[in-house]
Amino acid sequence: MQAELKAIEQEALAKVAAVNDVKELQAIKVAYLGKKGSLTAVLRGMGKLSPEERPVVGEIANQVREAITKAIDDKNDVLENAALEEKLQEEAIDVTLPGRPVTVGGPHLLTKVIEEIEDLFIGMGYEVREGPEVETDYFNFEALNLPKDHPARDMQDSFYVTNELLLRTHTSPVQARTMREYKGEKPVKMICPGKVYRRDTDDATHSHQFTQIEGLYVDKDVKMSDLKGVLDIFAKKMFGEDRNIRLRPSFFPFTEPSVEMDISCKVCHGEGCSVCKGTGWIEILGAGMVHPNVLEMAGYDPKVYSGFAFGMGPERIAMLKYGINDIRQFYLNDSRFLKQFHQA
Ligand code: FA5
Repeated sequence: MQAELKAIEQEALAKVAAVNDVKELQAIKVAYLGKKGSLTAVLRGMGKLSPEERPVVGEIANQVREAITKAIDDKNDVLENAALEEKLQEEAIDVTLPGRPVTVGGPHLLTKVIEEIEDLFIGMGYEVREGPEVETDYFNFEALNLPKDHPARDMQDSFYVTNELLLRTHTSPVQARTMREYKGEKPVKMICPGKVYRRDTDDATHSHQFTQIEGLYVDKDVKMSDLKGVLDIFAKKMFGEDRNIRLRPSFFPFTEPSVEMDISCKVCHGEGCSVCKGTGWIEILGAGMVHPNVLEMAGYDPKVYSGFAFGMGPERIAMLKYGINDIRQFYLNDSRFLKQFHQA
């Protein structure tokens, strides 16, 4: 029996030495040390031994079991380390390789221009307000002195949601909303940037959805010369000190007198060229002195208060400032176009 045990040990150790796979090693363990393993089978026969032989054979059997167990454990460590080493080699990262470039976005040019205009007016003491894009007929038209039969209320020009609700066609309703909130008791000095909607056919200078910035200043003794002064500062800061403005008579139902403001052409400085269609001037906004009816409807006494208002189109301003020849570029979201202005 002792010889049999030694033979099992020799055989098991040889197999463990030859194996190169963890699973096969596990199979060897089961084959020798498992319940039905060959060493276990031999030990079962120990009952037949004489009482003198039993402790001697028992000790040898324990030594054989320990030797096989140790050999298997050592080999298992060797195989596991080798597998780990191989995995580390395979998954090795070359930290010296240059990284993949990350595309960094930036604010849309229109956002930048609107923020620039906001900063400029905040610097002159204006507060920035907001108003709803889905507006009531009352605030979009009636409160601005546009009676029900006014041609500008034609369904062709506006997107109506219901008979009394529409997508605002300009930011001017925020004038009426703000004055009403101030209850005719204190001066108003605000601008309101926001989206507006019109049933215009899209072309190089028109969009059915565009942005406007409204401006309103109401106080005692506000004059047309104040309006001109503010617009002159705005034009020079926005386009450069060498630019001039001119106000032309115009008509808006909510201002009296009404004007349109032109800025001297950047290309020819007023001489006349193809950009300004030979006139030397380019129109950028509508403005005027707030109509007494508008003041009155909003709760301001026109005998005490006066004011000016203006409304400009940031797309057109950005086009002039950055030489963009098609308004649709702002809405196509072509990253090649947008990227050009990330540093602007
Ligand atoms: C108005 O909308 C008046 N509410 C402006 C105003 C406010 C006048 C306060 C007096 C007092 P107008 O329709 O002209 O006015 O539009 C103002 C500006 O919006 C234009 O100068 C232009 O820059 C821009 N704009 C008008 N229509 C479009 C369009 N379809 N696409 C892009 N920009 C436009």
